[in-house]
Amino acid sequence: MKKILITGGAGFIGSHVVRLFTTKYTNSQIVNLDKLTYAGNLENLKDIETLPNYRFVKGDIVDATFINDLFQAEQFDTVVHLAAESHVDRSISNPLEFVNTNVIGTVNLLNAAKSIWGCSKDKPLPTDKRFYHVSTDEVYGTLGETGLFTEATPYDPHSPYSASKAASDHFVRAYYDTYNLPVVISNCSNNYGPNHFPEKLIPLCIHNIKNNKPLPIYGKGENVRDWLYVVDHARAIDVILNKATPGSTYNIGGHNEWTNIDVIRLLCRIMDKKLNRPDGSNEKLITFVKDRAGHDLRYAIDSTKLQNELGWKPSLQFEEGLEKTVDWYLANEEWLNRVTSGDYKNYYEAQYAKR
Ligand code: NAD
Ligand code: TDX
Repeated sequence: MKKILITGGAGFIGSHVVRLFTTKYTNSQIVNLDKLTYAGNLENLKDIETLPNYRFVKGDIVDATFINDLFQAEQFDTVVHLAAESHVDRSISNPLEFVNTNVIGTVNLLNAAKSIWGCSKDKPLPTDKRFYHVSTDEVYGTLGETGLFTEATPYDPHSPYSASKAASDHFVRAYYDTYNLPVVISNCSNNYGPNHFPEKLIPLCIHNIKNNKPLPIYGKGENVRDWLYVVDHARAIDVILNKATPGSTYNIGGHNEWTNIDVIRLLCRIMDKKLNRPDGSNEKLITFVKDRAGHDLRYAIDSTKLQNELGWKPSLQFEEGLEKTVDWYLANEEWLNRVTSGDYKNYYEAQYAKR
């Protein structure tokens, strides 16, 4: 019986991790801690919210007193930390929010875990505890036309978002070195799939195609991202949590590089068919707009270490995953409407606050 804290479980990736863990680890208790920022949506977890091993706690990781009290009361033995500000464009307009949540919030969690687990360099590292920090490939900076990010690639973040994630990764490693905190880190490439907030490229364009609105492509659309289906990321987190040695890092990615313009062209073709529109009609919505400041040219992950050492591999090809994603958004029109109208914000009060 484990007591697992998942932070940021109402967000995009976190909700898939919560679903996987609550349905797989039926003898464990899973607590989902989330502040419910604009990105947190408890409707993502409607299907599992009444499971007996699941509980939601609304709270802010930046509030150290609240976090310490929660850890003292709950005595978690496992932390899977996903809560973060995650959108690069928002980090450009409001960097401090990213420092607060991504850096200070992470350090608060590290301090609380260190305290309840009694970690120190003078004591053996506790083997039955784990602090799993979920990070991004963006900490490595940008690649030229060739090469891949490995776990040994030096950090070189360019956006306030990636700088804040890099800082948090450094703190996590420092707590392993200084206090024997049993940490694990993974750095994953771009995720896509159901429940992705429609400010990010793929869900934004699905929404806009549906509504015949322009598809904003930054610069010339030549930037390359390495896309992974979100459920495969959740599966990787599960494997790494259970098998990785404390202090280790794993890159997660699907060897699946696409330029932005090619992703959107593929999406347009898939949605021409799904929406019974003439071939080529959705592509006419593509609109090139001003580039993102400091826009990284190319991300590409080498996940050989994870595949060889721990036996994980992605389960879906991109075309298949993208079609599945489009199908989900078309079948869950209500989810998207409630997000775009802001109604999803009322779900907590309606369903949880009275419990
Ligand atoms: P998201 O923005 O969809 O979700 C973040 C969640 O964290 C939300 O539910 C939000 O309410 C919660 N949160 C934010 N601030 C909080 C705070 N102060 N206290 C408690 N909860 C708070 O993000 P995501 O895309 O699901 O990403 C999850 C994690 O995975 C992040 O750490 C991100 O850096 C990392 N990551 C994301 C991707 C990607 O492609 N989306 C890729 C690699 C790594
Ligand atoms: O409207 C847009 N037009 C556009 O051309 C948006 C929102 C994005 N883009 C471009 C920028 C990127 O090159 O598309 C690419 C993908 O953009 P995002 O969806 O914003 O993702 P990205 O900036 O690559 O970061 C994502 O992957 C790594 C997540 O948001 C991060 O949280 C994660 O760490």
